[in-house]
Amino acid sequence: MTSECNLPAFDILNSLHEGLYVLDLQRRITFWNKGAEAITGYASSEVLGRSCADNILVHVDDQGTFLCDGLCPMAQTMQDGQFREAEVYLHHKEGHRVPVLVRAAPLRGSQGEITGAVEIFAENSTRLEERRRMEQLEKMAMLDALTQLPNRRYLRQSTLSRLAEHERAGWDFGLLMIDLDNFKRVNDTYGHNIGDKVLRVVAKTLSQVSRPYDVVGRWGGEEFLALVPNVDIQNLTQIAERYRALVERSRVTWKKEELSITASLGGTMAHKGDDLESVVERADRNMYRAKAGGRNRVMLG
Ligand code: GH3
Ligand code: MG
Ligand code: MG
Repeated sequence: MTSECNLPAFDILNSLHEGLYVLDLQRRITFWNKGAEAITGYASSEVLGRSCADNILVHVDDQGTFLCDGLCPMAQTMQDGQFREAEVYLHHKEGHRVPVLVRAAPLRGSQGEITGAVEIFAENSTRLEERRRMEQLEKMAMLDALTQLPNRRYLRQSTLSRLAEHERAGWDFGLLMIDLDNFKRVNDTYGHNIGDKVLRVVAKTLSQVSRPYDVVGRWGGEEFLALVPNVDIQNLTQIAERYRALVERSRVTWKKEELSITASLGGTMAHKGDDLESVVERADRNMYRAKAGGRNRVMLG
């Protein structure tokens, strides 16, 4: 194979992060480095000797046009001996498309005649960054910036999913509305920044003491909502009590003072025929009953 494609030092080529492969004039793959294996998922043993157009890489451009029938940068380079660079999407063994920057160069024999071509390809980092940015945006759209908890939008979606499961499979779940007591006074006395700090501390307490499948998020302002699957009303009461007690025991330091806060919790189980509004409203009503009963307490129903 070494003589066939005139490339010495294969181990050096194998140490590249970039993918690199070599085609002969029949567009058969004669060399496939480790980088190409990593980027495409195809091992060298799977592709050597096969045509590059043979349902392996099947490059497409950003319009989805197949490039293997003549528009292929490698085929063009073998025809005219020119270097080429292109942004294409190659086919990963698992089926998805990978954005790559490809560079094709001709290979020549001792008389200067073209004997094949070599292509180097690297994951297209601007595309990758774009994708990561999109993922980040998606995450931000579901996260509350202040507390890093799931936001109202996420909570609404999760509640809808739980309701659908409840309707379809009868899986029980409970919902807790958690409202901080006299929070306006915290802001008025210590300032908005300390108010924010209290919100972050409460958020951390709630998320750390919740069970793995429970979702606690920020419903808005100084209100949090917990979705608690696989419980009955007794479990839900215990969980609400635990939240209440641990919020009460959380502390924020301000100058030399230790500030504490309490919360009133209203809870309910999902009923048959509930929709998002009805189940949240019931939890809310119970939360107001807890306020009316003197705050720092749990009311379920
Ligand atoms: P109650 O016990 O009846 O719930 O009294 P409360 O003072 O907690 O209720 P109220 O609804 O009157 O006040 C809520 C306060 O929460 C008012 C608002 O300024 C404050 N708040 C809402 N969002 C934020 C926030 O992101 N940061 C801070 N620091 N304060 C917030
Ligand atoms: Mg409130
Ligand atoms: Mg409040």
